[in-house]
Amino acid sequence: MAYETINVEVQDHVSLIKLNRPDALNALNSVLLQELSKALEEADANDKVRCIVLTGSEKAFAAGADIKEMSEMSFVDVFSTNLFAEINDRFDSVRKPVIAAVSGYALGGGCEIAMMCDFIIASETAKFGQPEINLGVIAGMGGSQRLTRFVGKSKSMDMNLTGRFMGAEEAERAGLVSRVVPAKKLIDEAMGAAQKIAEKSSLSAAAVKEAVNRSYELPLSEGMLFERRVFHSMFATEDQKEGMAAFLEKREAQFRDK
Ligand code: CO8
Repeated sequence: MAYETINVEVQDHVSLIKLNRPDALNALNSVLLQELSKALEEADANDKVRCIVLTGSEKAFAAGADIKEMSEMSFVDVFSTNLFAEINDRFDSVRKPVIAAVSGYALGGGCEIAMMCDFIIASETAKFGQPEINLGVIAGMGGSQRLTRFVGKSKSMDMNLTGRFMGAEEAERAGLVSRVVPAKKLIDEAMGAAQKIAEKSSLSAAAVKEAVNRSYELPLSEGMLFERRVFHSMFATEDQKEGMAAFLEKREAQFRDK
């Protein structure tokens, strides 16, 4: 499908989705959010795709929700349409792993979209922030919730109250991003990670996502039980037999998603 505000290409079982509104630093307007939601749905449904990478440009992953579009909205407009709920629900429902490859600005909704992905690989130039307080509002898609779970209360309060930006090194130290690489290597690094994931059993990958995401919702004892039961259930798969046999036979496993 042809899109106006994003580019999508599939390479070696990985769907690479690139936000593409360069004139507005990839600000998230309603068309972009609808197209991103559709592209995620299509990638999740495409049998050829085993992992998804979401990226922006070198200058901006996304500089936030589109302020121009939002500026004229009333409470009734945003409440009655449940503004920004759909994209959050879409990320929640995607079963394939999604990696955010962030270079440049990831601000407001941009930082929040990156946090909706399963993990974030950042370039040395990445700048994360929740500057909504400068606009007389607060974060609306996880900047006060997900960010707090990633980096803790003190840093989250600091980011949300002052609106300051956090560089890549600080973001890695704080646990917001998993790796930092030079800007020129960002896409190769993210695609390499995605291809590694694509080689695994998709059953295991989906189970990992469910288990790790549960850790945010459940008390530890319930989370441990959930993980153990999912682990037990993997013994019903052919891929568990293959993975363990391959180890013992000192060869590469050939997973078949069965
Ligand atoms: N919305 C609309 N347009 C934007 C946005 C944005 N968020 N950010 C940048 N642009 C536009 C600018 O207006 C400018 O357009 P033009 O050339 O037509 O004037 C163009 O992009 C380039 O921007 P700048 O000239 O400002 O570039 P600089 O390099 O000088 O500055 C900054 C870059 C620091 C990123 C600056 O543009 C900036 O501060 N942007 C706004 C950042 C911000 O406040 N983001 C939060 C928005 S609110 C929000 O995200 C609420 C989230 C709710 C949930 C959303 C879930 C999807």
